[in-house]
Amino acid sequence: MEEELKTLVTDLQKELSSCTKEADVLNVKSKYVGKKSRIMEIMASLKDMNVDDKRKYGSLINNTKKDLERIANEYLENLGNTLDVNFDDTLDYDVKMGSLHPVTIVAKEVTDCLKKMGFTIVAGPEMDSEFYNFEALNIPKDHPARDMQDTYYLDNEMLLRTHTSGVQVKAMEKYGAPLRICVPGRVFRNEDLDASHENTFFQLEGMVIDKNISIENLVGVMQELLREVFHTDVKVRLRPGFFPFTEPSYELDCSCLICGGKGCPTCKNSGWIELVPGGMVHPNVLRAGGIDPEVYNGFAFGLGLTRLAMMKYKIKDIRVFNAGDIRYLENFKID
Ligand code: FA5
Repeated sequence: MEEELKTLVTDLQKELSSCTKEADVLNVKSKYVGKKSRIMEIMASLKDMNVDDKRKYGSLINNTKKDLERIANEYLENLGNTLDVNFDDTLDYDVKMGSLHPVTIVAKEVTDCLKKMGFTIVAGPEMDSEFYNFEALNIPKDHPARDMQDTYYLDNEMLLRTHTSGVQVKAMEKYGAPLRICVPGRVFRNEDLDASHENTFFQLEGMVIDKNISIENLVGVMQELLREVFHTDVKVRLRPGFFPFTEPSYELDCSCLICGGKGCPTCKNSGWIELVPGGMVHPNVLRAGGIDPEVYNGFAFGLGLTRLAMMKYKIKDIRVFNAGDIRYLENFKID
């Protein structure tokens, strides 16, 4: 076994030394560490070895695989450097600097702020099951709350997630309690479009599970977060809301920064923009995540990231975000 592993490394080096093109290196790399390579076969055979052999060869096999990858990658990198010799930096290349999308900028500000408060950033899939998107969140098949979040149902029995809340139960299952996570991500709804409604937009879920958590903790986090994004105190209001997965639930609105609260098409003349709904995590949701509601409780919120970017940059119509107009997006540079 030791001999064979050593030979694999020397054979790889020999074959690489005659490669002059990136494509050749990639082919050799795939031959030695790809899915059908000998090292993968050897790795697969580990499970059938007896305990002594597993102990003897396990790390040797793993290290050899890492060595093979490293050697191929180094060769690839060196090849790239050699090719750069032909780069003529006296030519006047027309290099256009890109800029971050405004939603990306706002998402970074929010997650940086939450990280300082001890939140870990986690991700969830954009295509999800009905279970995580609805059922685990106390929204059974015939529940009217499904109508408020109509979406695109796929042929493979999955759906495009309507909110980032689907990560709540997944995270509880994976990490248990206590827990402090935030989940930025794209979500989808079968929605009539207008100045403040898109069918594809961004949210950021926040969730804290611990002992003796109260709604005051949630309001504190919200205030800190909005102060960080707007660099000033923003007028907000809390009103009762309804979500099957939080009890009690509330809606936090911020005064419309487009019209200063006077009323405009963006805020539908109300002077307020619905920004962050949230509440205390429902005991059924804690149970679905395997957490005992007699011991732990917590809060969750679902920040409308795209709406937050609208307010921050005073963008009147949400549809510009997905229009892909570079002339528009170029206006957003971070200092
Ligand atoms: C939800 O999506 C819940 N998952 C939020 C939540 C999380 C409640 C955790 C309790 C606990 P809602 O449908 O209200 O809730 O959407 C949340 C936010 O996303 C809204 O406040 C709004 O800012 C934004 N939003 C909703 N629909 C759209 C849309 N069509 N276009 C742009 N932003 C939207």
